[in-house]
Amino acid sequence: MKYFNYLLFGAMLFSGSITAGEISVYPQPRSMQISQGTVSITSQPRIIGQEEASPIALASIEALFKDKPEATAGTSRFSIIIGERGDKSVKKYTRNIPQKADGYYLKISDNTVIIAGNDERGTYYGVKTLGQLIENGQLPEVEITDYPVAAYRGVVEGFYGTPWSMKARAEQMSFYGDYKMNTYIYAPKDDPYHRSPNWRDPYPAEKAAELKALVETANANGVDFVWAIHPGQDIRWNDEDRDFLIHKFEQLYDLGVRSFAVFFDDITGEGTDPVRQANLLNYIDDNFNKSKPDLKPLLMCPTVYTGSWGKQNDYLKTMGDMLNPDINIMYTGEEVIVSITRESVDWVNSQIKRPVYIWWNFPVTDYVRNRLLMGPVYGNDTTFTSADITGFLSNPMEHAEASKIAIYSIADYSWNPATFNGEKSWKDAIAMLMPKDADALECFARHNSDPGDGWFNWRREESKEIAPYAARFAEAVKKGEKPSDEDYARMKCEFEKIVSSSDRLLANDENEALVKEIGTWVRQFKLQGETGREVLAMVKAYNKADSAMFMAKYKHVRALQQQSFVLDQTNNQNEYHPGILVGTRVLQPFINEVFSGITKSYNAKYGTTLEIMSEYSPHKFDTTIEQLKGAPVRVKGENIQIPPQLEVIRWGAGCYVQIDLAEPLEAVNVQINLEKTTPEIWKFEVLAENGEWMSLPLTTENGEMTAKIDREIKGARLTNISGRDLEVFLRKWNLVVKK
Ligand code: V0N
Repeated sequence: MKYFNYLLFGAMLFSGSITAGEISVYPQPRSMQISQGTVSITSQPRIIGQEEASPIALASIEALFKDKPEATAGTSRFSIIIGERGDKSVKKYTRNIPQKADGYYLKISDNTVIIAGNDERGTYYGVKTLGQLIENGQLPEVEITDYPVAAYRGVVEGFYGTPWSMKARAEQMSFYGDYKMNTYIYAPKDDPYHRSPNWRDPYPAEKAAELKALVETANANGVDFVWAIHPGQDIRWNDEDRDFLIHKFEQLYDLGVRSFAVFFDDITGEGTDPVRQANLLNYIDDNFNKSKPDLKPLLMCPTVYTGSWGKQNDYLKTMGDMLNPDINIMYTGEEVIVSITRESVDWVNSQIKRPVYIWWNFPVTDYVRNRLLMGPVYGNDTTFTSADITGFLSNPMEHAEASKIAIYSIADYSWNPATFNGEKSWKDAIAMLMPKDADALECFARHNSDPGDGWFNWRREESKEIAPYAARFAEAVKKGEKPSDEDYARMKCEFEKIVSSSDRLLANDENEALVKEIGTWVRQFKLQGETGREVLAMVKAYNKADSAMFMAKYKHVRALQQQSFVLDQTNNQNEYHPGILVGTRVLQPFINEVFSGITKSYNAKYGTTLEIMSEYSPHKFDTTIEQLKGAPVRVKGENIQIPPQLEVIRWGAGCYVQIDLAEPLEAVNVQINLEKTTPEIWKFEVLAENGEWMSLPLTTENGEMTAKIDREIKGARLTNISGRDLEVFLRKWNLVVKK
C-alpha cells in the first residue's frame, strides 16, 4: 500500500497546469498520474464504442456534456473511447484494465479520453471519475488505474425507528452512484413485511410498485438493490415457512431484485439455531439463487454478529463450516457499536472462513434517538485488503440527508482504506451538502458528534478545539478565580459562531431536506449558543461586581433554559430517547458548571439564594443528601426522573429525596433501583391533593422497588428509615405520570 502512496504523491509533484491539489476525485483513486496538458471541452464528444458499452455509463456521459454544443465541422472534437474488458473499442487497452470488480482504466491525453472498465460498473465508475475531473470546461491529462478494496460498499438501511421515505431512498441512489457505492440493502427493522410477523406475506400492490421503481432507480445508478428478509423471531423450521420465504423472494425477484439477504440478528428462541439457519441458507442458495443465472451471492446477517458474543460459543464457526462458500456473512465488529479493528476482522475470518462483510453501526442513532452523529469517520483499521473484507456498509441514521456526511466518508474509506483521510473527507462531505454554508454546517457538526456514555461505551470526539479553553475557564470559576481574557474571548467567539451558524443553517436554501431533518436540533443549538454567551456575561458581571448586570444576565439564562426545556419536551418524543440534545460532551456541561459555579459564588458574596440548578425543570427537587443537592430533575416524556448517579451515594439515616411537582399530576407508579431494595429500609410517600403526605407500600422485583400510585399527587418522597447511614447506587428514580 505504501507504494501506491508514493505513486500518487510522486504524480502530484509533477503536476501540470492544473495543480494536483485542485484535483480531488472521491473516492481517492488507487493510482493517478497527472501530466502537463489539459483538454478543453468545447463541444459534444465523439463516442467510440457506444454500441457495446454499459448503458448507464453512456447515460452518464450524455448527462456530463448535455449543455455542450454539437461539434461543427473543423472544431477540434475530443473523443471518448469507452467499453469494458472484451469490447472491441478498448481491446488494445486490455492490459491496462485492472482485473478487479468495479475496476477501470481512465486515460486523458491529447483530445482523447479512454474509459475501459473491468466490467460494466467499472466503466460507469470511470465516467463518474471523468465527471469529477472536469474543471471550468477543462480536463487534466491524467492516467488513472482504479479499483476498490471492498467489493460491496454502501448502506444497509437496517435501523429501528422511522424507515426512510421512498423519496429519500431514491435520492440516496444517485449519491451512491456518484461516489462509487454499489450496494443498498433494504432491511428497515420497522417494516412489517421485512420482519416478523408479516415477512411471509407478499407486499401489497402499491408498496410493491414503489419497490419496483426504487430497484430501477438503484440500477440506473449502478447500485445493487439487496432485499433482506428477517424471519428469525417467529420462523418455524419446516417446509411451509421455507416455501413462504422462497415465495416472498420470488415476488421481489419479479419486481427486479437481483440480490437477496437473510437476517437473523436481534432474535431469540428457536430461530437462533445456527445449524438450522445454515441449512435454510444453503437450501435457498442451491434452490433459489443457483436456479437464476443473474443473482448476486446470497448474504446473511448472523444472530451472533459481534466478536465479543462470538467468542463465547461456536455459532460463527458453525456458520463458517456449514455455509456454502459463496454466501457472505455480516459482522458489526468486536461490539455492536464499535470501530473495526484488524484483530477483530482476523478473528472472525478465522471462524467464518471467508472475508467478512462488515455492517458498521455508524452513524446509526436508534440507540440514542435524541442525538445526531455528524462527526468525521475515524478509528477503523486502515490496513484492510480485499482478502480481509468483502463488504463494508454503513447502518445510517433515520435522517437520510444528515447521514450523508458519514456515508460519503465511508464510501471513500471502503474504496481504499490505506489513503483515507477522515478530516478531509468530512469537510468535503459538508461542503458537498451545503457549499454556501459549509462553515456553519461544520460548526454544527463538530459540536454534535458524540453518542454519549451509554451501554455501548463507544465515544466520539466532540467540540475538541474548544475543550481545553472550556476546561480552564470552568476550573477558574469553580475555584472562585477570574478566567483568563484569552479563555473568555475564545469561548465568547465560539458561542457567537454557534448562534450565527444556527441562523444561517435555518435560513439555508441549498439543502431543504437537510434543514428539515436537523432543524429542531439547530434551534436547540442556537439556544445553547445564546445561553453560553449569557453565562459568560454573568461571569464578566460578577468579576466587575456589577450586580445589576449579573441579575439581568441570570434572568436571561433562566428564560433561555426554559425555552430549551420546552423544545426538548415537545419534539422527537419517541418512546426510547425522547427530546433534542446538542453539544452534550463539552458545551452543555460547560454551561451547567459555569452557571452553577458563578451563581454559587454570587450567592456567597451577596447572601442571595438564587437557584443554582442548571437544567430547567418545572418540577422542584429537594433533598437532605449533600451529594444530590443541585441534581436536575429530568423530564423524559411521561417520566420524571432523578438522573442516575455513577458515584456511591451516602444516604444518611432519616435523609430523603423529594420531587415537588409544578402542578398536580396523575401519577401511575414510581420505579426505584438503589441496589439496596429491602423495603423496610425505605418509606415512600406521596403528597396528596389535600396537602397530606401518605405512605404507599413498596414491592420488590428483580432488584427494583416499585409503588403503585394511580392517583393525582403534588409530590413524592423517599426516606431512609433504617436508622442507619447507607451507601447506595442511585441507578433509577423514575416517577411515571400521565401527561
Ligand atoms: C442494535 C441492539 N443494532 C441492531 C439494529 C440497530 C443496531 O440499528 O440494526 C444499532 O443500534 C442490530 C444490528 N445488526 C447487525 O446491529 C442492537 C442490541 C444491543 C444489545 C443487545 C442486543 C441488541 F444485547
